[in-house]
Amino acid sequence: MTQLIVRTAGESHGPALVAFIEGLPAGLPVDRARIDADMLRRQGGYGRGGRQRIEQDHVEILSGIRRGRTIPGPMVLLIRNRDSRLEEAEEVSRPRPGHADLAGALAFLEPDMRNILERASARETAGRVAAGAIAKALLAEFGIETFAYVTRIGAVAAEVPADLAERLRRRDSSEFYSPDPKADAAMMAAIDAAKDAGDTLGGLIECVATAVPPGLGSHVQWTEKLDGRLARAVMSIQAIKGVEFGLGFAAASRPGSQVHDAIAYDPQARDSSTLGFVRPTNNAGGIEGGMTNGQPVVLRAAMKPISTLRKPLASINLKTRRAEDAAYERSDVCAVPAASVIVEAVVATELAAAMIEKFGGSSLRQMKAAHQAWQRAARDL
Ligand code: EPS
Repeated sequence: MTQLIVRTAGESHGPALVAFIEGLPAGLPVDRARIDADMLRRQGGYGRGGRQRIEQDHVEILSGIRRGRTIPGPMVLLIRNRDSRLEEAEEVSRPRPGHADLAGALAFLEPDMRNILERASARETAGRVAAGAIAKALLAEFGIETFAYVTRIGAVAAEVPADLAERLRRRDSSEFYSPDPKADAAMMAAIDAAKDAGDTLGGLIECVATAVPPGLGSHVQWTEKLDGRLARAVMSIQAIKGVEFGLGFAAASRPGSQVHDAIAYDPQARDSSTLGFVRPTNNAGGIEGGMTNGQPVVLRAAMKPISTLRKPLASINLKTRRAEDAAYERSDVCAVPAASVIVEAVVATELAAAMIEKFGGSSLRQMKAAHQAWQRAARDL
């Protein structure tokens, strides 16, 4: 079985970040401009710090591609760091509450927490977004689209319009990557106030994947359940502390009759991704029994406020064990918009992996043929 594997390497202030991708089908067209467009979005969003004025993330493709298409073989993507100064960067001995500093020092017996924080940094996600852009290109071949947006910054909630195209359009004209322009002023004020106070803000992100064929993932083994896999991918993003699908936590307080999505058959929808098996609601968030059910996949992620505070919390000096304020490094005040781009990328990567597992990953042509054959069989079930 071909398996899609994505790994990253690189430190925040090292020479470069790298993404290694194995298991992509050959023959996939790759548009470099689209990768860089996602890189730019990840760097943006209101609330970012000084680092993003230094970096201009651009992806160099070192292998796995020829004349604009993937060829058999792993792909390596490289993003150079302009702020490359790892060797000179000073030692860190006062761990920041909420960061990997203390736990990493103890886990790896590294008293200089510089050796932990450089890899723990969310800059690593540049590699995941680059890989996610390739995954999105694969999904697009099957009409699948994955997009995420911000639904809350701190105490300010965004209203989400019902129409998906409208959500996307509004997101793309918002500095907060939010689908509600009415919330922009309050979001800006909240971020500015946090900045003035030396504090930081978290928020909520929603991600939708449309036209996903039913049957991705599997009920057969816990490791194969797609919601579990997606949750792991999203939870692994720096500062994400919660993930829910569809109704999510709200389902716990409702009776079953107000949670589960009734099933109907509409022959007119036979050619859509639902294959005609339509549902009046999508409280399940597009996943039942660990498998996609033809409805849009809908998940939400909660991001905690960034742990580097200009007005630091109480901590200790690891060398002396005496009380001292936590270290402060230049950082962002709010990175929820950037995190939405990362959620989109990792969800796309996990869906692409599930597509490759179901339909085979040697070549795009073979994958499409297998997808069509399965679609015919499922329609005539
Ligand atoms: C980060 C600290 C900041 C962020 C960084 C994540 O970096 P610096 O210390 O260089 O200012 O800007 O995020 C990025 C650089 C990025 O590209 O996303 C941290 O400690 O996690």
